[in-house]
Amino acid sequence: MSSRALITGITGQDGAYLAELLLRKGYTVFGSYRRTSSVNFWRMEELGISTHPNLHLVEYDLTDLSSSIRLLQNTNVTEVYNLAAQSFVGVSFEQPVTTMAITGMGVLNLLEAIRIVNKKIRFYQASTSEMFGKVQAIPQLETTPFYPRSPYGVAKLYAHWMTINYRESYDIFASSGILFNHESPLRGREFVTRKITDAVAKIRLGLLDCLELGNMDAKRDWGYAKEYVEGMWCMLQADAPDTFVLATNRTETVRDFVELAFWAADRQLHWRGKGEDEVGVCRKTGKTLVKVNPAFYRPAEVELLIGDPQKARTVLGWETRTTLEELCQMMVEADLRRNTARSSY
Ligand code: NDP
Ligand code: GDR
Repeated sequence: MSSRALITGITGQDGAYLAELLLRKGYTVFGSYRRTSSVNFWRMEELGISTHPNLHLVEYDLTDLSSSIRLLQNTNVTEVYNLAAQSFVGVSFEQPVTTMAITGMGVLNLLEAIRIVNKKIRFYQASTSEMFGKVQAIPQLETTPFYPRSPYGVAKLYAHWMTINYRESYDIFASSGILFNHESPLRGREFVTRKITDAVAKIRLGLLDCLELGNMDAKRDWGYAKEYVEGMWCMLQADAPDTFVLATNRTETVRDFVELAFWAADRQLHWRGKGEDEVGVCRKTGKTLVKVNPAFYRPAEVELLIGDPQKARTVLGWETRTTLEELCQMMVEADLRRNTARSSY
């Protein structure tokens, strides 16, 4: 019999890539999506898996304990990958209570459901480098103290500790992956890399004049999402449950990513001014292509993330292969294609 896995949040970036990976490995995959006013399956469609015979889409909301229990009873899965979350840090400042209900308490619902239905189910929790927040050490690894700086980070830290608590209290195979930012052409447009590559493509095609951003000094460790879902799978195949950092160990500013994206679209930038007055000007035409809009600043910022993935390399054999330049190029090309076709992804 083939392995059976549940992916919560299959409509998101990681959910789609993980589903593709597990289907390729011969799994029967149950992917949960929530009832919304419009269907949100474009990522699975882009990957060509939305009608795969071994993919079953099930309606589910993480905030409901009884439906978490029924979901596990009805699907009879042996692996659960919990990727569902209110995952946008900016929104978590506007909607802290909803964020806690989904991103924090939702995880407890699933852990309780596992304890009640079948303690043999292996569980993966999507933890995050946002838990390091105001960083206490550089680079950050599994033993670095946490200091979250947003309601999202706090909710994820609660879920992280609950995962460890259920591992230790009930002997459940519950692993936590502390993943640093990972991006792809399937990234949502609210996140900064995809916002940039989409805007750069539109500027290149004459559909937009100028890109507006918040804090361009923030530094992130950006990797390729397709490789990070491989790490999630490896964690549930390991001999023992544990906590692992997945990262590239390279950090760049938002400004650096903007430059890379314009470079990939055949435009070079020249920076002028400082702080709120900073602008990115086209070297060829002198036109302002990038400016700062303080509306995109956050009440508290995470300034510098850089992860050390040594443990994942040693224990899981996991490594990144794609450089930031290649990743950015891939994203710009995808957005040039989409904007040329005027598709709404
Ligand atoms: P996305 O925002 O792309 O996807 C989040 C998913 O969660 C969507 O499918 C969304 O559904 C679903 N969801 C939201 N609320 C609920 C709910 N109440 N019940 C059920 N499902 C819900 O995130 P990513 O794919 O980028 O990330 C996957 C996970 O990994 C998230 O938990 C994120 O916090 C975490 N993470 C991500 C990192 C990254 O860099 N991408 C880094 C570290 C951690 P819908 O489509 O309906 O909105
Ligand atoms: P992050 O990603 O908060 O790290 O969370 P995001 O891409 O939103 O922000 C990264 C950095 O860019 C700065 N920034 C802007 N961000 C956005 N979204 N829009 C802007 O216009 C803008 N201008 C500057 C931000 O201030 C920030 O410093 C992501 C999510 O996927 C989380 O779910 C995940 O846990 C973490 O990565 C790791």
